[in-house]
Amino acid sequence: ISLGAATGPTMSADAITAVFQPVVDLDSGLAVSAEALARWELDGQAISPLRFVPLAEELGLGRELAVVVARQAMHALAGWRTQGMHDIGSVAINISATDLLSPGLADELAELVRDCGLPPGSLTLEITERDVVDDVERTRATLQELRTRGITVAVDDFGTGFSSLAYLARLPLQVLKIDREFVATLHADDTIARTVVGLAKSFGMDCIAEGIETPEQLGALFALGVNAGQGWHLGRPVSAQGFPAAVAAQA
Ligand code: G
Ligand code: G
Ligand code: MN
Ligand code: NA
Repeated sequence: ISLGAATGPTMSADAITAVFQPVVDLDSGLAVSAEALARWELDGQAISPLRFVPLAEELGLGRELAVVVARQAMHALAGWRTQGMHDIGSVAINISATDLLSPGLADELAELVRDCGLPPGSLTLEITERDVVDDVERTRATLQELRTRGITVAVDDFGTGFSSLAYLARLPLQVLKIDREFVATLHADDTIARTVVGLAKSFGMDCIAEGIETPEQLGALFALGVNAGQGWHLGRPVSAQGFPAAVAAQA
């Protein structure tokens, strides 16, 4: 299995396709960014990223996967810009906390953004809160390096892990994403969503809610002060080519 120049059998880089889910600003109702999600088809059959992402990571191909997705994401963003879609300011990709620390990553990604003719701020990295940060000082230095190069870092699935307040205070993170589990249970209990919004505000971070499936959830999250949201109610993940039309249809 190889993601690169493909000597091995199956997971070649061009078999990985990113799809894009819009992220909507809750004040304006406009799509302002997107999350790229990797898709892999094997013999016409979609393999879930829940299966192939951990596999790629175990094989030491996590960074390569991230770069492949980032490249597609930046090409997509540049293409949308060319088509006059100027509201979309950035695209987020997912990466493990381990691969985030891979030496030279910040430079490679910054160069990729530049090569696509895009300004700093065009790329966001999402790391899941469940990924343990075991070397805070090294993580802090890496996040600082990314930030200097205009790459934003978001904490994904927030509320499902065990970040200490000390981490949030010490790490230069820009976005907290409320895990969709807490959006799904919002009607019964909004304590976690409310708390995550409060934490984000206290640390000067933006807050994005995931997995918004109903207008009621959207309204409740807006009332809590969430900045932006994504979910089936606001738009499903679609191909790069299909994204502009999907966003226009939703607006
Ligand atoms: O749509 P969904 O089934 O795409 O994604 C399932 C899970 O896989 C989510 O947790 C998502 O963050 C993760 N995922 C999707 N694409 C990627 C990717 O390119 N890299 C990593 N690390 N995780 C991804
Ligand atoms: O872990 P991460 O946040 O990256 O996961 C994104 C996952 O959530 C992807 O599998 C994506 O397809 C899925 N997703 C996006 N919007 C919704 C939604 O409204 N409801 C549900 N159940 N899943 C969603
Ligand atoms: Mn994510
Ligand atoms: Na999530």
